[in-house]
Amino acid sequence: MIKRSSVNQIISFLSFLFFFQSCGLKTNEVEESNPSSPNIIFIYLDDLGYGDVSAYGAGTLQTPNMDMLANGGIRFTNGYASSATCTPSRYAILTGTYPWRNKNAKILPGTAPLLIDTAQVTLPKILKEQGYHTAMIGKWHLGLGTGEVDWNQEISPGPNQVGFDYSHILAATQDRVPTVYIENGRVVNLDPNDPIQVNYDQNFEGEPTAITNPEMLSMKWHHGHNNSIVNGIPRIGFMKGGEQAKWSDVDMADHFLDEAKNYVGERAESGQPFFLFYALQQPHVPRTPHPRFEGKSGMGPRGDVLSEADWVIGEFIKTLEEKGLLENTLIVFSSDNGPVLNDGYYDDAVEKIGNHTPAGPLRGGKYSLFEAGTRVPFVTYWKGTIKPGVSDALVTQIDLLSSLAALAGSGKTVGDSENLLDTFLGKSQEGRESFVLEATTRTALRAGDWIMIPPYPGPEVEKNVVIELGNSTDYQLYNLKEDIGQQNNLAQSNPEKLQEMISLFENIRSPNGQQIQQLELK
Ligand code: NG6
Ligand code: CA
Repeated sequence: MIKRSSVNQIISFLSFLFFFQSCGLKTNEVEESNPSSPNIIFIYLDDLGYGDVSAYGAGTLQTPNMDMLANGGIRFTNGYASSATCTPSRYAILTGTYPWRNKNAKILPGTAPLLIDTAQVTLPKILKEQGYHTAMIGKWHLGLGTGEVDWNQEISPGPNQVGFDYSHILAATQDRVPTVYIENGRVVNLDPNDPIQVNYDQNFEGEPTAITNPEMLSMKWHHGHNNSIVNGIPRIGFMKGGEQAKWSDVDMADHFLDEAKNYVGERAESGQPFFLFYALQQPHVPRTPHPRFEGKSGMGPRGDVLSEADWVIGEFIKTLEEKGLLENTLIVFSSDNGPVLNDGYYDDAVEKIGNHTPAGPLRGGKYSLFEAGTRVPFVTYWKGTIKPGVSDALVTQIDLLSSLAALAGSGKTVGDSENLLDTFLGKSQEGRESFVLEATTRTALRAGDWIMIPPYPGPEVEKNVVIELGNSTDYQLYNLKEDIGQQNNLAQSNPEKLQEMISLFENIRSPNGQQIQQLELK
């Protein structure tokens, strides 16, 4: 029974609304700016393995702040990066498109042009349309400019031309030149009298390299990484000039943390919803923990930078809490690809690993078609909204575009990206049915509990990084539910399943199969 007084209240409220509408107030303003849209933050690590997060239960390294997200949110056990290397995974997360559809989506040099077409649909563009402010802080590695970049002028196109209102990035990787920060297309702290030049083919006359001046090195290279020396660390690529603008490696984590904290602080005051892609550089090489973290993990620099990254995440969450943002912010925590120990420098990663298992129970690692290449820690956290739990649903980073578009009130989707919003919010246990994962241009099919890896030539183990790549002269078929470590190849004993997987794989990969639906933004 509704009381008469309540009915009266409702009537007077409705007439109040009607009065405002007839006064010409735009009631749809509420919809346009979507004030109820939560903020969205990606905390994205570089080369963090499935077993590197202690909440994933495998290793001996402790990551209490990552665990706080994993245990306080949904911990996905079947969450995938799109690729076993960085650039393709980042391309997929921003465009909602399989990276193998773009032949240029490979590990890029620091001089590569922008990989994303400026006309392409991207997640930040969609969110901007829904009233979000958007920012990219940290590692970019998706190319800049259109060819020859003049690092001393405005560098464009870049993040700001594919949907980000604000960007403060490192161009490629910590081990690649140019070793400078770039804010909204401008090198930070650049002295015009000391211009920057970058070349990936040849050195600049008279500039020291790891080959000509090994005495200048504070970190030794193992493979690759023998070009220009910056802060005693040999890099990939040659660079000249820009002394004042060069970053300090040991301060990089603090630098990006300050940027991220400032950004969310400013946005908290504005009240406008925001999307922040916070891409940490750890534990990618060169591993350069701040002295505060040196020796902290007992596992050498790789463990130390992981402890540093964990601390950074804790500090960042504290800021969100202090600014009153935590209950109105969806955090997605993940990694761009799986783990590697020796990725080109002598840094004790192999020697000091002890009982820690960066890949957890998975086979392979970075660069691999085996599970550890692409199956990564994957967590959604939203204090007070997402009920903590574990989900075994098959979810991929490609799906974030359509899912988060839906969360922000947009109906936009891109063909490869499935709307799994309910799954990401813990309201459903259903994931996607199948997924074509990628590792250095090779692809494999995950469907249901199964994975099929087609035959590929090439070495079974990459000798420098000592990782099994997944290459074989025969088809490989594994039931991941029963055999997460991919030890029993069932291709011979289950020819029906193998055939079913090959047909589905060919259908998705063929030019006419599951054509990507290209959307033009208005
Ligand atoms: C490889 C580098 C490796 C790392 C990787 C990119 C050599 C020998 N190896 O080419 O050190 O930089 O590229 O990693 O140069 S990623 O995580 O950004 O994909
Ligand atoms: Ca990476």
